[in-house]
Amino acid sequence: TPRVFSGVQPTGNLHLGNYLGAIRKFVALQESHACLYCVVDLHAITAQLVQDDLPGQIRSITAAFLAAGIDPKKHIVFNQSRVSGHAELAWIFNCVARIGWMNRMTQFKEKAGKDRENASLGLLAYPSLMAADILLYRATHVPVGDDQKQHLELTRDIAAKFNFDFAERIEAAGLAVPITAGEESTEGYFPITEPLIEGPATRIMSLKDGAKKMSKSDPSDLSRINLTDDADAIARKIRKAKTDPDALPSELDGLKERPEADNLVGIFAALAERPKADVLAEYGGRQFSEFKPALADLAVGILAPISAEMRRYLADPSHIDAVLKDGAERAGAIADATMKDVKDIVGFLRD
Ligand code: AQP
Repeated sequence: TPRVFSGVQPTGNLHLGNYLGAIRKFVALQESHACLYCVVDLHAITAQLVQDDLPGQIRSITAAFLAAGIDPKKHIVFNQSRVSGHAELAWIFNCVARIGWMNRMTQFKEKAGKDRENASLGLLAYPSLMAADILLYRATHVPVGDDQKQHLELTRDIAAKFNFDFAERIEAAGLAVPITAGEESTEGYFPITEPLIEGPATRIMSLKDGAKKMSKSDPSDLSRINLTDDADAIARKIRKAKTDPDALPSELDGLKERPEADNLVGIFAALAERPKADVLAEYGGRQFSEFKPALADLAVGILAPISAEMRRYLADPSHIDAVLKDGAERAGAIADATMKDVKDIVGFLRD
């Protein structure tokens, strides 16, 4: 059966990029797949060890999941550190993955900056933990934003190398299952996971710079729309968003070399669930002074109910805490079964 896994780090305010690139897709996939949605707190300490109010951050991401429409009864919502299999499998994957693979990761290079020798070992190993998150549940599909594409390719490489290196033992233990990777069909233990990166919102850019992605860690709050921003803040940020002086084009081609205009049209299209060409057919020839208020209204209409729900959940976190505890128990049962298999395959004696 197709199984979905995805995670969000509890490292700050969720923004429109996280919502359109990830969380909204999580909600849609619930209809067709068995889903696990995880607040990845182990990842949260890789770039900065001491986090402000980590419990509050974990609850806040969970509140966003629930407010956006994720059903924790039908699917599994939990925080990563509660299921020890993530860390255990990550260790084994640290021994599968090669240092060269990790050194090539653009996110590591960006986050480590110039002083790479001083980055945490955890930041370098981040993609190995991410592979463990996904493969612990033998998930087949992972909805993410475009920035995670390279990490998902690495997850596929880790799964393929594990399957290859242990092929005989997987076979001998009767644990081989059919695996498809693109065109090819083979056998192995871990699936070759398919990334789900599609639609107009795979990479929402900063409102202040069309060349930078919208990000939680951007020092300028004007660069992003937070899920918790009120209607006034949303309208103000969109009004102040960087644009060029020209009117909107009527054709997609007219957005080339206009990254800020392209981004705003993309956000409109994603929020309205309409193709970009359709948005341009309506707004082509009009000025940003007309387009921006329409975009602000659209954003407020979608985000205001979500942030109101988030506040309601956070006012008394007991429901959130119960959801996370129950989710961890159910995730843990799947994880334990995988870890038993993996220990048998590697050759660790176990109970
Ligand atoms: N700008 C974006 N457009 C589309 N999708 C995005 N995502 C993040 N930014 C955008 C997707 O959101 C999911 C959760 O992200 P995360 O919190 O796990 O990590 P991140 O990518 O590090 O998020 P940020 O906001 O950009 O944080 P910082 O500033 O720390 O780098 C992922 O699926 C991600 O692709």
